[in-house]
Amino acid sequence: MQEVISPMIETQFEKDVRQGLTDFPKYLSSKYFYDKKGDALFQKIMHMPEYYLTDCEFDIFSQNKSEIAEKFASGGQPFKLIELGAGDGKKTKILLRHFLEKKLDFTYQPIDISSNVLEGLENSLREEIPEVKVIPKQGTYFEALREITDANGVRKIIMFLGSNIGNLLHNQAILFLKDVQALMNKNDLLFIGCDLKKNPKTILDAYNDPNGITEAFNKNVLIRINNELGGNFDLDTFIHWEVYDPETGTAKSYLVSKIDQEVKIEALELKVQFKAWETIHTEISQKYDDSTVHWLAQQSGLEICDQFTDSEQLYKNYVLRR
Ligand code: AVJ
Repeated sequence: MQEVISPMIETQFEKDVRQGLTDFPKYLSSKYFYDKKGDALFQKIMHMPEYYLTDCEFDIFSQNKSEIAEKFASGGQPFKLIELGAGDGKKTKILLRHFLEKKLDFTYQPIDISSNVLEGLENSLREEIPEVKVIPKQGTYFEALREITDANGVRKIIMFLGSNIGNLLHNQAILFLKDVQALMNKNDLLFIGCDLKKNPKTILDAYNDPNGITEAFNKNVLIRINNELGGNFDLDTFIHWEVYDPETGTAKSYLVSKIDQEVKIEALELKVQFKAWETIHTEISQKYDDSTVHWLAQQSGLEICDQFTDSEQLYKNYVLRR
């Protein structure tokens, strides 16, 4: 009789799903929302009227592009604009167009984990603003950033937009900022987007749209487990639930099981039990105020040297240096 030896090497996704669904309380990482379908759902979210974050950052860029250009190129020096998690680059294109008008000497280096997303961005840039020198890099932030760092002395402007930092708990954000700080020279800048504390109702509405787009986005992680790991989640037995704590500024997304049930995940040889109303925590979207951003910066060896906000102060872009 021949023995079947199944490979013992688990992918990161398999490891993380096993970890999160065998822990109590259960959790899954929001980074697994983003496959082709998840990317498309997030595009839809950015176009929803309730999801004010994208519009705010778009407005901030439109209103302040010349001041931003002066900060980035101060004294007319050449620079590399490095964008972590570039996505469709819709907001960045405002800056790119303006930098070209001002005849600034720069290259644009978008970094994204999804080669799919990067290709789309590269193509759209070639069509819309072919004059921009684009050097896309596929990979995780730090793999890609480390490569870029080697280059000799040209100023780096590292952008991390969309309040993507809000997916990190404060201590994770500090580790992240410290990693970025370690790769920055004295003359480099970090430009981050932070969603601000505001009326809690506005925040809840942004993560709870009536058309179920955010719900579908949240549930996409279960679809991925079904498709990629042979899971049998019945999506209709889970509800999307959003909470926001105005004291801490933390918005949290959950998937809540409506019934007692068992879910099988073949690739993990795992059976997961759910009690009725048991939760899977799937995402945090942290909201900030000035003192919290000051504290995060200071903990990471950075300081705030400029900031830009929208007319309603819903959102801020901060410029940080070492
Ligand atoms: C892309 C992480 C900034 O947290 O606001 C949108 C993702 N989640 N709706 C956010 C998201 C639900 C978004 N970030």
